[in-house]
Order: sequence, then structure tokens, then C-alpha cells
Amino acid sequence: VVEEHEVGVGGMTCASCSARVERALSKLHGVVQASVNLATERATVRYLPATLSPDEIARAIDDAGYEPRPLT
Ligand code: 9UX
Repeated sequence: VVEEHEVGVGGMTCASCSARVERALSKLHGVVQASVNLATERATVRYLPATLSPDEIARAIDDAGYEPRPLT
């Protein structure tokens, strides 16, 4: 099973920032695909929920130096 998770990402000011977040998310065990949109400040992550949780996705964004923001 693959699920899709969308989360806001704050603190990105240039394209290298979004590339960093994308790389950090892509490296996580259980991520199938990660893309980060600088303009909308959102990350879209296709992931295996048996392996990875949205909390861990948020933590990876934080560890990379950016600010995960739950979308309502
Ligand atoms: Mo761009 Mo982001 O010069 O931390 S990489 S601002």
C-alpha cells in the first residue's frame, strides 16, 4: 500500500532549499517519491505507511532545518 501525504514546509527561500528538503525526504526508508514545491511551500510524499508515518516525515523536514506545517 502506498499513501500520499501533503505537508506544508516553511523557511524555504530559494530553489536549493526545496531541493534539500526533497533530498532529505527521498532518503527516508519508506518513501516512494517526494516532491517539494517552493512556490506553494508544500511537500508531497508518496510513502509506505507500514514503514513510515507522517510524524516521521515532519521530523525529517525539521531535521533538515525547515519547518513542517500541518495542512488543515
Ligand atoms: Mo538558498 Mo536555502 O541560497 O537554506 S539554500 S536560502
